[in-house]
Amino acid sequence: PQPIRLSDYRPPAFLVDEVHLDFQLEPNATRVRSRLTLRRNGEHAEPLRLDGVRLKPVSVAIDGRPLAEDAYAITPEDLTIASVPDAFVLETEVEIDPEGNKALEGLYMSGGRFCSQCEAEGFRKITWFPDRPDVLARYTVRIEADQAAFPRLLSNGNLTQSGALAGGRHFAIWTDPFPKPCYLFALVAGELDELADSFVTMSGRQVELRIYVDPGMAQRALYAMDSLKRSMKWDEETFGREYDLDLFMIVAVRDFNFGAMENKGLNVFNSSLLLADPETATDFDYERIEGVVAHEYFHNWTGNRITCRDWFQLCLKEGLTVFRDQSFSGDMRGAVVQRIKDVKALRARQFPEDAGPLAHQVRPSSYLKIDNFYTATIYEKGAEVIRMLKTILGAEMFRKGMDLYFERWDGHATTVEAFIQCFADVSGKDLSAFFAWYEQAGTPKLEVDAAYDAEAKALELTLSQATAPTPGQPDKQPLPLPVALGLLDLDGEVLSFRQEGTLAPATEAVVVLDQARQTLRFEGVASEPAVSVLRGFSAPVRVVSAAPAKHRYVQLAADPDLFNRWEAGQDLARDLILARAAGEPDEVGEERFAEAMGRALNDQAAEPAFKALLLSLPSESDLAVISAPADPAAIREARESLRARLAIHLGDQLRRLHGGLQEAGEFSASAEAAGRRALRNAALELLAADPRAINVDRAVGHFQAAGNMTDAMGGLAALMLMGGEPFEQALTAFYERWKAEPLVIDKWFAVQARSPSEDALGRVLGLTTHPDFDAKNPNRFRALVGTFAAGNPARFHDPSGDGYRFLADQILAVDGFNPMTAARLVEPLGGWRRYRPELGALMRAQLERIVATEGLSKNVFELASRALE
Ligand code: BAL
Ligand code: ZN
Repeated sequence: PQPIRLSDYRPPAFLVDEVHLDFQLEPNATRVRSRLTLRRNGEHAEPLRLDGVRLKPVSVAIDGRPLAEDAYAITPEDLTIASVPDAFVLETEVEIDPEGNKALEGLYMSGGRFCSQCEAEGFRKITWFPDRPDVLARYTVRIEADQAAFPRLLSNGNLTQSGALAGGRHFAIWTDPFPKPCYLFALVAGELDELADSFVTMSGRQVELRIYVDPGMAQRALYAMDSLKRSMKWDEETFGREYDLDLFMIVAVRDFNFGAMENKGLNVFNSSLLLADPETATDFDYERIEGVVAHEYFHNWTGNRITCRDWFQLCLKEGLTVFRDQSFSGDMRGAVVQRIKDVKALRARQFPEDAGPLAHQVRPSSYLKIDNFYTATIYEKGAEVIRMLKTILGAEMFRKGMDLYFERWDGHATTVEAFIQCFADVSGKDLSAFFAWYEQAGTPKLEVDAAYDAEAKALELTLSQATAPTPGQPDKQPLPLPVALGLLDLDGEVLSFRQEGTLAPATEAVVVLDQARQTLRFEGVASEPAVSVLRGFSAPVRVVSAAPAKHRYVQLAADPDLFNRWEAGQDLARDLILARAAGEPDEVGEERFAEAMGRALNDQAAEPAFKALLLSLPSESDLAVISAPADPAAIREARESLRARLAIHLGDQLRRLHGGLQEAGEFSASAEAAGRRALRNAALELLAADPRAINVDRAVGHFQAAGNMTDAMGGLAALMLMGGEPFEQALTAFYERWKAEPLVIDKWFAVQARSPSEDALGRVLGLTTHPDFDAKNPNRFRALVGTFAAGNPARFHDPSGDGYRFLADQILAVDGFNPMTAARLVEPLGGWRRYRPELGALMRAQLERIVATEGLSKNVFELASRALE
């Protein structure tokens, strides 16, 4: 297959002003009539070419006259009409099969309801259309269906008409006044309960808010509704953005490839990211719901009102909107804790991507299937790039640039260059060097070398950066890298300093490293400093520092930058685990670390949520990314050994903490209450590394007494880590209690997929034949297969290669009906070069087997073949 390249971009040959769609909904044979008002874009004589896939043609007419069959050509991918006027009305009718659509793109059925997903290229499975984001049109949509089976008929915009029809049918007409690209079209029809509320905007308009869910589930949408109202207010206060329609709707569906989708005025959500109550959802679910509701809502301005010119610009809306939702969550839940969680997620998903054969630019330059680029790099690294822009420009100038962006580009489809130009215009700065963050893949390594001259009271700090080659980019340039830093003396007191060339002493500075190597001089430094570098994780890089461990201990105890306080603990743990994995354990260092963690846990000033994060050591996958070559079994053993040492050394303290944090009274979803539960569960999880009866009993008691899903899962996870009969009994009890709740049973599958026991793969294989396993449901499939491949490294990387073979089998099976979901699972095999050669060869063999399979989708082919390059 031929790749699509950014350099080949051409404006659309035809523009569409008006779209009238008429849906006659039937599960197996829906009729879609379309009337498009088209005009030629510029002076040319090109034919009209419209995208269309799996459409059964019924008729084609121009300006009311049916076309003869030889006047147009239909291929499996498009409709071409050789000769058309400069301006005309095209009417087409097609038949589609939503029930048979298991790829979950276009119009499909989920739980007996019609549902659509058009981003990126699903609209072409509904009707013929120029399916590209730079064709913006106004839509009027008429939906007709059986009234009893499909009582609610929803689409974008405002409901302008509805009523009953003969034969038990009914209809609704929706009009969206805002021109939009077709990827933002949505249609939902079926039986749904409604949760209703309203919001008064900053200009005093009342907006009706509706959340539609499975019958009986409306109360579980209350938290999402609350999150929505807080998001609307936050966007007004933080970015001056007001909602534009009179109605905002969200629908929850169970079968969904994405997490959620920002269709204009009609967001569609994976039910796992919308429904919550204390009995069935964990605090993590609550956090995700709040963040994703905000994300989709914020897209109304960053994505919908201003959209992408082409799919290469995906980060223009996604990176920016992730940055906005992370900022919102930080304001709602505490900036430091949120930042740590965001960085953990970046390291878990984006750093491995950037370090392997699937590494790509934040703004890619070619693709086979754009579906494959909804990645951590586009989303999370894209958000980091915006964060750096804000750090470099300052909050005030950043807001001015955003204001200009909204003013200049509202109603348009635009590019990343146009976005950056707004910030250059308001600040008067040349940001051309900054643009390299969009065009250069790979995680830079930032080396920090400090030399203190006690006599001169001066510190020389040498910062160097280097980025390893990535596919297609052998030579890397230095990037403008904002480094926030401060100094502490060895008693943990803040040291002031004067940066060379400045007069006023400061306690914090942001320097922008834009060379491969730069030496900075700081004067007036009263004593030997511990350098707290990259505060708040001011750039998405990997820091390598020669600083002695004693500096890290100073930071762990006293760094006023809480991100770096946490980071110091991670660095110390990482070094101890990797030393042990390499066969050189530092027992004295491990004891010292346990002592320091004990003191950190006793710090009464620190928030419980922060302490919970301190207790969780770097993940096995994070450690694998920085090991060369990675040995997952050795990493696991070394990490568990350090956890066991902490569990034994801190045992009494952890048990006291666990007992003392027991919740009394009513459940609260607040960040503070969630933080206390997080610490309590983190203490239990650490105790699980010391599976003596006292700790097993505690975990059993915790599980049995749990009054909410966070604690139930905390107990179950601790028992899973310890294994044996108590775990099996808890699993059975959990299943019996929750078997009627699909979202909870997803958790039941996932916790088993993470089991460290030797028979983990056998258990996972067995679960694929469980009556509740359904590979056609992406949530269930990811809960079992995705969790095993990405969340259980030691068992996935079993030396037999059986884990790899299992994953390849699953990818191939699911690719037959849902290529998008299948392709997302290629990544765990993609890092094969980073592992021990014996493992790498086995991983590679499975990738080769996948690529050699006949009838493979473009999605899986693209990722598996790139992984082999
Ligand atoms: N636009 C796809 C789903 C999301 O990022 O919101
Ligand atoms: Zn998004």
